[in-house]
Amino acid sequence: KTCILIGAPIDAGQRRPGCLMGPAAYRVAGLAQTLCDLGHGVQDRGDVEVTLALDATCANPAVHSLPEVVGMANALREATDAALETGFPIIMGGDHSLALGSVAGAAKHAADKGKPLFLLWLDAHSDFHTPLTTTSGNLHGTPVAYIIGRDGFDAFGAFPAPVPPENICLFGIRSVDPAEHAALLIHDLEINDMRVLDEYGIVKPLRDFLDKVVAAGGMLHVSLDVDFLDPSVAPAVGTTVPGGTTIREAHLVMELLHESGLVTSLDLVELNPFLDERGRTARLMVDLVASLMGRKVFDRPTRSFG
Ligand code: DIR
Ligand code: MN
Ligand code: MN
Ligand code: MN
Repeated sequence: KTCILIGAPIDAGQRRPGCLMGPAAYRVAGLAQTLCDLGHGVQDRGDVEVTLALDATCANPAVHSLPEVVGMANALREATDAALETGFPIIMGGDHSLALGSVAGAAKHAADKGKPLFLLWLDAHSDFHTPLTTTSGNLHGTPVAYIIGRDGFDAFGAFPAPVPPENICLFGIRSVDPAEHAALLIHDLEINDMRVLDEYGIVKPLRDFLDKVVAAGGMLHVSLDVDFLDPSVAPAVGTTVPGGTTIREAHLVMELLHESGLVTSLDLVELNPFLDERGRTARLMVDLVASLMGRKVFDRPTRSFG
């Protein structure tokens, strides 16, 4: 399948300027060439064009930048759905609010094909606020709630084919706000927080989830937040949380995903090149995509799944 690169330059879903430079940083770090070198076709569709949703409103006065975030979501929903028609979309963010659009596009596409969508959320955060529960007002903390169809997202329109909570795996989380915690207790998401990964390692929890995707014949969207990684190895992100995954753990996730052959679309989010150390985090993210797309240290026959 052709890799289709889609730039989503947005930083309005949080407050620290910079991650709208993310798509440029991925291009400079050689994402397209890296994918070519692995034998994939690559098409860079450029950055999506956003029309501000100037009439968008929200009852919670803390919420900011709604016209920008809704505008980006509308553009990405269409772009991701369209890209899935012919290839493997890779959304180059941009902050995590872009998943309000990319996952909506993937969900619409999956529903049209009659397949269930699964979601792997690689993140320090659960991003399970609604626009009505967020206290920061930062919409990058809300996509997972939208994706399962929780209330409060009127400005975005109804989520196309909400994803059943059991199809969603939060992986690597270690920062959950009280309102998110309360909501997670009453919705049946699969929660692999760092406590779980410390005890069982990466492999068992991830394989268990992938087995469910296989059994259901599902499509799988992966949303990779830079802060999934420990800040000591991935400093270029506005919301660092200590105690994240190591470089090797993150590669292991990507290698297992590659072996599964299940992933159908990917977000790369929250990279803030202004905070980076000479492109270090951007290059790490490109290397992780390479592992997801088949780069191996030693090319031994792969284990089968399912
Ligand atoms: C915090 C931080 N839970 C909030 N969230 C995220 O503002 O809602 N940081 N996603 O990356
Ligand atoms: Mn996030
Ligand atoms: Mn479609
Ligand atoms: Mn995060």
